[in-house]
Amino acid sequence: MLKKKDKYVVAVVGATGAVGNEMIAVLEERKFPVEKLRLFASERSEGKTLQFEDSEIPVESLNEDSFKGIDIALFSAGAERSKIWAPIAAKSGCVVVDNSSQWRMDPEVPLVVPEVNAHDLKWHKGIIANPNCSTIQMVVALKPIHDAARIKRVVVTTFQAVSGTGKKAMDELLQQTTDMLNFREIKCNVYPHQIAFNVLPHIDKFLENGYTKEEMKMVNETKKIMGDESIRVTATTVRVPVFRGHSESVNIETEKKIMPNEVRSILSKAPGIVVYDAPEKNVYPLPIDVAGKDPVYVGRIREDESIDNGINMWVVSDNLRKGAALNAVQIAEELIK
Ligand code: NAP
Ligand code: 12T
Repeated sequence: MLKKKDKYVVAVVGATGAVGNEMIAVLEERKFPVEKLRLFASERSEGKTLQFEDSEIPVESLNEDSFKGIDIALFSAGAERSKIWAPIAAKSGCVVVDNSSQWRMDPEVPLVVPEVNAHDLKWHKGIIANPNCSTIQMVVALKPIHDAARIKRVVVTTFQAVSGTGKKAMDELLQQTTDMLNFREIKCNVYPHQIAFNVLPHIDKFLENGYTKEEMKMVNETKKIMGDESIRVTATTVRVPVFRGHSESVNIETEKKIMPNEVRSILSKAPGIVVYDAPEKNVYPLPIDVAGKDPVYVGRIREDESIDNGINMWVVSDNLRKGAALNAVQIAEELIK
């Protein structure tokens, strides 16, 4: 467990990646009490340095002794790396906040969004999981409504940015876009189809039941974070040619009747949420506006007139911020409170 200190030795594992980069920026921006920052990536990155505050920090590769003396390690180097290294880190007495999907559904591992279930941090055994990006922004918006009217069922469709897949996918969207505009041949390496000027109903691998892993993460992680196995969730996750910011169309059925105005008022007072909902002025959340920002933005709040107790809303957030790096740093902040 974490001993109280004035400042902590913090590690970022996967420091050269899209999420890792953002973690370093968020630690600096929020003035996390860092005694020393250690940066890790693959052997390919040995020799590189990355800036934190006023210093250039070398990127190291991992070995069995890497985690000695480290208090908190933020992992974002893929599930395979987390599977091997998170238990090693935890064993050397360091608390791991893991961004990969590896430990999320492990019953021994809390899955935490601080606005929703900070209380679950109490029972961690050295590893804490950061939920999937699409799930994080959705549960931030669902929790206050669940508390007010009890959510029975959620139908969600996502519109996800390529940065969720990492740096290579951002390069691919840029490359394909320039190639298209220059009448050059399109190459697909990261996704099975062209992503530029297209929409792919496919995120992560397909499973036996016809859903993708990303869709089932939204179903299973939502129940675990909300601490309510009775909430029924169904999801369709879609990749769109956007660099940063996931958008979601969320349909909710509640036990108690709740009107759009009440939802607007509840969400306006809820932590981590900005209600951005003035359709008469063309005001609703957009991914290009939320990129680089911290909150979860909610708009298009309206009654689902096809059922008795239904609400539709549009939820947008920066997938690299609240969806990944920011949530992980907020978990670390809770741990040292
Ligand atoms: P990325 O841009 O491709 O970065 C991958 C990072 O992992 C790089 O720093 C890479 O280092 C490092 N890495 C790869 N192999 C390694 C090894 N053998 N040992 C140590 N480090 C290694 O990907 P990303 O988008 O940042 O995502 C990284 C992780 O975060 C994934 O696990 C992903 O599931 C998770 N993630 C979670 C969410 C979420 O929903 N909360 C969102 C996005 C990503 P090199 O530069 O040296 O190759
Ligand atoms: N495949 O951490 O491609 O479970 O957008 C997050 C994002 C997996 C994850 C993506 C993914 C995760 C993506």
